[in-house]
This record gives sequence, structure tokens and C-alpha cells, in this order.
Amino acid sequence: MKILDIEKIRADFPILRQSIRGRSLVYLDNAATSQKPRSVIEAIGSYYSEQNANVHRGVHYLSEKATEEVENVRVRVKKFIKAQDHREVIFVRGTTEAINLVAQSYGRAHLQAGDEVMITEMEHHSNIVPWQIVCEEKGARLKVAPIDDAGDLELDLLESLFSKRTRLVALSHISNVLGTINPVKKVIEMAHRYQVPVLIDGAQAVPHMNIDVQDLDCDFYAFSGHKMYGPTGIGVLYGKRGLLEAMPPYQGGGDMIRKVTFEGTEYNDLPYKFEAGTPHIAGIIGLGAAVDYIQGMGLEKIAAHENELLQDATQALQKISGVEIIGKARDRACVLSFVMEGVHPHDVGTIIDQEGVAIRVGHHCAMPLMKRLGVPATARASFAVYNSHEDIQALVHGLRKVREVFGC
Ligand code: 7TS
Repeated sequence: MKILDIEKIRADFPILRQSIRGRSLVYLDNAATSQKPRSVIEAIGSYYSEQNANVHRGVHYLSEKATEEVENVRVRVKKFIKAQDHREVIFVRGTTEAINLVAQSYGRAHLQAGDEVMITEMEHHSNIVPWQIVCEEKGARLKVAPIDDAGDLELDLLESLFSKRTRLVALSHISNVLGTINPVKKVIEMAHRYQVPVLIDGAQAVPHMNIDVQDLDCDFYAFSGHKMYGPTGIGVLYGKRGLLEAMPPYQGGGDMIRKVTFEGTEYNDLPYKFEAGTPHIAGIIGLGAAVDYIQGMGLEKIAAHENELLQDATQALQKISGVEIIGKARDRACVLSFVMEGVHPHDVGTIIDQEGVAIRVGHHCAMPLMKRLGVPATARASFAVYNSHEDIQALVHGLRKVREVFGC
């Protein structure tokens, strides 16, 4: 029995009907951004054509309606990630902004000279640079937990890095390069034994697996709408209420205040304290439609289908001589990085693009990880629910073409 009706799902995504260079589009760059279903595109369109007004400030009908919609999405997101309280859901621009918010607010408030922030070797630049900035300002330093050659975190070594000065651990739930699904629950339990809070970068996880922030017991969880079939420019920071309430604001402006005088300002309650200025209303509404779309299919089914694709692609690539898969972690999801002997990843990407196959090549915003792996770059195919076994055949066909061109 088929897990999901992929043909029907594909029909929900207008862009997939397109031909690229005379061939039907094979989109395998989903870790960068996913495509959008019609329901998301239409939700954004109808907001602008029927409901456009600013939120939280008007008494008129449209403003009230838009405010209601935005707050309704907050509640849907709360249920989606199983947060305890809708006020723990902060709308931000994306994962990057969510992490910067925590670094600049929590980090600046808690870090002192000599303190430490722990990250891992497999982090995206978005979960490295914000910590470097605040560490530099405060005289604190980064500690980096190592991975083994397969791409698994070395948990014993990670534990050995905790010290009295560790103030926060920040790690990805799923690596955007290796596909490693990190044992985040274990890391969180471990960190909490040392009274250290944990931020999870969930950019690659939210579209592919059920997230239960209460079960994980994470202190912060960050993700982006655009990687989960939603719009760009919108994302979520989840934070435990007690932590968020004690944190200073990240940005100042409208909406985040209760009372302003020239002498001083009283800040608004959660979540508005962290949502200065007019939010990305259309984006929030589109994010709500994306959550509904995912829930309509069910994340267990999405994960099962994507896992089949990953197995299929892994086996197929292993059969192509000269192809080496990068990342052989015990638990992997939806991302397949590889290199081809004698061919630069950029050439791989360019040649298979001619075949209508879109993958990403480069350092994937994880330059320190590339250094650890000893490669300048990789080619990366990443899957979403609408990908099919035919897409993998097209990838394999494209890679055989690369071998022909390079005579290897
Ligand atoms: N964290 C991880 C693990 C990511 O994969 C990405 C984006 C981000 C953070 C940043 O997300 P943003 O939405 O704020 O930009 N990763 C990728 C990628 O792998 N290819 O393009 C973007």
C-alpha cells in the first residue's frame, strides 16, 4: 500500500508543473527551501485581496479580522509543536532571527567574561555566528562538541565539555548537510543535569518529524516557515514562558510596549514583547495554511515516505562508481550529501541542472563542518513530501551524465 498519494500531492504544488530547460522540474533542494502548495499561495493572496489591515491596533472590521487570523495561527502553531501556552510562540523572520533573538536577549543578559556557550561541529552558520557575536561582546567563548566520522555527535565528549561556566547549549535537531537526526532529548536531559538551558535549531526538523517541545523539554526551539511549505520571511521562536518573561526585549518599537514616556518604557506582555513593529501578517497567515497542509497529510506519513526516498536514493547513489555519500549517521533524514571523485560539486550541480534536476552544491552555510569533513564542498539532494522515486531516477540519470561528461 502506498503511504501517500504522491501524484495528488504533487498536483497541489503549481510550480512542479513547470518545465525547466525543456524537462519537467525535479526539485531536490528542499533543505534550502520547499515549494508551496496552492492553499498557502491562496491564503496569502486572499489576505491581501480581502483582509489587508494592520493588526493589534485598529478598531475597524478589517483590522480586527486580521488580528484574529494572526492570533488564530499562533494557537495553531502552539498545537503543532505542542507548546503549553500560545504566548510561548513568537513570530520572527525565520530560524536565523530566532537564534539571534535568543543570543542578543538571553545571551547578553546571562553571559559574562569567561562564560561558555556550547554548540556542535555540524551547525549551520546561523547557529554559530550569533553566538560568536555575543561571546565576543561579553568576553565569553564557544565550545564545540565534536562529531565522529559517520556524522554522529560524540555524546561522551559533548558531556565532558560541560563546566561551571556553561551557560547555554545550542544545537541542530537535524543537520542540513549530513541529515543526522541528533539525539536532542538526550542532550537536553544531560544539559539540564548541569542546569544549562538548550536551544534547538529545528529548521530542518519541523517539516519532517513531529515536534513536541514539552516532551523534548527544550528551552528554546527555532524554525522557519519557508522550509515547511510556508512563505519566506516568517518563522517561529518557541521559548519556555518563564525564560521569555525574564528576558529583555530584542528590538524596540511599536507593539512591544505597554506605555512609553520619554523617561522610560514599560514593555508589553508575551508574546508581543518580542514582536516589535508590524509583523509579517501575510506570512503568518501563510504559515498557518502550511501547518494545516502538513497536518492534513500527517507527519508520520510524510516521514515514512521521505524515509523510503532516502533509502532508495542512498542505494542508488552507492551503485554509481566514484560517488561517496557524506554522512552515515545512525539516524538520518531527508538529506543526502555526496561528492564525486574527480568532479567539483559545482560541476555536478551545473550538469544535472541541464537535466532539469535542482540540487544544492557548496558549503551549505556550514564551513566549519566542511573543514571537519575534509571537503571544500558537497553536492546535496534533499527531499520533501512531493518527491517521487522518479525524481531519484532522474538524479541518478543526471549523475551518470556527469560521469560521461568527465569521462570518469
Ligand atoms: N539552521 C539550519 C539547520 C538550516 O538548515 C538553515 C537553513 C538555517 C538554520 C537558517 O534558516 P533561515 O530560514 O533563517 O535562513 N539552511 C539552508 C540550507 O541548507 N540551504 O539553504 C539554506
